[in-house]
Amino acid sequence: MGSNNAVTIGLIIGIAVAIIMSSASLVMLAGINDKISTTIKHEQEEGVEVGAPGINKNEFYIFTQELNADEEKLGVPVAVFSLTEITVHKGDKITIHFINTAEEPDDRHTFTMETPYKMNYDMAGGESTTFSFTADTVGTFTYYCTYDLPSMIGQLIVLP
Ligand SMILES: [Cu+2]
Repeated sequence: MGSNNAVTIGLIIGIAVAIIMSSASLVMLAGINDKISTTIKHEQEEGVEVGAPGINKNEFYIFTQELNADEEKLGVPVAVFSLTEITVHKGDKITIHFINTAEEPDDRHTFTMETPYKMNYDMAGGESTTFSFTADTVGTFTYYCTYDLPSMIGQLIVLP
């Protein structure tokens, strides 16, 4: 009888230990899963910007550029922005360095947007400015130069 009891107790302890260990490993697995999905989610959100050298998130340099083309022959202004697409997420604070690279002060260019991102930075040749704003409205918005429509334009894309 004594040895039978010992076997039974041993069996019970064994089963109890097995249950505790398997539930502990389940908890650990769940933790690892959480970690993995968080990491994947983070990488998806950050996109290609992760690890790209020299990129400051949401900071953009936009130069004006005069193309080597015959404006009169083409019938449209041949000035352009060096950056014609800016993609950000809602809530991002965006900083833009706008640089008018023209040598003549009379060669003015603007960085202009309508509502809801209403702004108008009008720079003489050789001037530059830095400004910031928050992308609080989702959608696609055109920025343009008031002097060089319809060709000197770009798009601000604000993702949710
Ligand atoms: Cu212009």
